[in-house]
Amino acid sequence: MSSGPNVLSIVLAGGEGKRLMPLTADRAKPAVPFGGTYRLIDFVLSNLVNSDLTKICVLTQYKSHSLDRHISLTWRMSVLLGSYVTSVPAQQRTGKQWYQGSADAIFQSMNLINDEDPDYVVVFGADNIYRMNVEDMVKAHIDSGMDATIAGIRVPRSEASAFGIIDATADGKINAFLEKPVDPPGLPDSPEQSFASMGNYVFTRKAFVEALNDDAESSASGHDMGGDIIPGFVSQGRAQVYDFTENNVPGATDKDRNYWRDVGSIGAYHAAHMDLVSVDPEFNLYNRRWPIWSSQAQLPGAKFTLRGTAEDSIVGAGCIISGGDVDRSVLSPNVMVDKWANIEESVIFSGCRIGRNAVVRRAILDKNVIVADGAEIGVNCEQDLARGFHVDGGITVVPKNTTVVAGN
Ligand code: ADQ
Repeated sequence: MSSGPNVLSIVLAGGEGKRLMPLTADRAKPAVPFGGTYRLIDFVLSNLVNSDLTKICVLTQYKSHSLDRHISLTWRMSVLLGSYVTSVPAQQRTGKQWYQGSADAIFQSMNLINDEDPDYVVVFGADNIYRMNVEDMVKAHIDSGMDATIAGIRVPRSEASAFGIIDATADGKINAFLEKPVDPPGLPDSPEQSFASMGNYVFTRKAFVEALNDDAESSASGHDMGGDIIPGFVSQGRAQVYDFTENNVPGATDKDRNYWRDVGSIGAYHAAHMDLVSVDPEFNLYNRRWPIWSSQAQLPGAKFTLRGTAEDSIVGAGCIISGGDVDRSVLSPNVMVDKWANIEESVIFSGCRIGRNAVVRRAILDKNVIVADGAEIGVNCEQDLARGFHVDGGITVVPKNTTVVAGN
């Protein structure tokens, strides 16, 4: 057990993830599979646990069943060592209403802070892909004596209106914070870049609890972390930025120090998978010194028969590639690929079956999809749309348990 300050980590996992539909039709965004064997939430939880921050509450709300099940099956920690990862559903403890926003989610869960009695509270989002030594950030927070520390990273100015934008002095004190501005300001040394909040925060407990209590009483507030709580700390001059590029993960490269992705849209989700299967990816899943943890069923190894091939691809356990060809794709466990089938630049979730002569191109197939013998998906987006499939940025998404038949 650590003899240092007591730190409670809260992971916000109640977001709906509308832009990932239909992958979020039946599951919370943090439960969406990623990289074949992971779920999005495994990345933040691995970062926290690898940083020795092992008192973790995950706040859930929207369609949380598969997320709760994944957390309870995968993230069993040693109670003997005082470690825990618990998923906490919305409980209406403060009145008859669900979470009004991310700050309200924490306000309604104040009992968790009271019970753990921490010195510092770490609040992280649940759906980004990155490696981060969170202990480094906690240390920077404690050393600064500030009330709030916000992790920041440079992003292209053209994409910056999706984020909270930080204006900080050279020593890190935040002068101004604009939540999702329409016209985000560029940086003085790089006008085409903006400094974005990663939605990851460290707070001194007392100041944080006071801010949450004040926010709960304000009828003008949207009860949102980025929209209300952070601007409050900034206006009091009590917030600093933690520059993610200075983070130090064992075994990390410069690529890791610059890799942080919001995979909240179909295009970004697909692109992040194409990166994983590239020969020299931006994000390396194989850094054993900072593993990304998850769990999967006991399955036999992937099997390739009848000259079945997979090139530049990730193929999960239990898959059988029986004569088909898989190229630049990610296959979750238990996928069957039949003779003469062809899969290209696609992401296939577990339990899918791709029939003989079927073609799957630039598509995402949710769980248990069957692509019938000779059927095509992703080859012609117009046709896919006409058949009722979801097409976003040239990527066709097939919902769970669907059978894609041959012909129109
Ligand atoms: P967004 O990601 O747009 O911006 P939000 O939708 O609140 O903010 O999601 C943040 C996290 O909170 C996600 O993990 C989400 O699942 C969770 N969440 C959202 N609503 C919730 C609720 N009611 N209950 C529990 N959890 C909830 C935020 C910041 C920006 C920052 C970006 C970085 O507001 O300033 O730039 O994150 O991605």
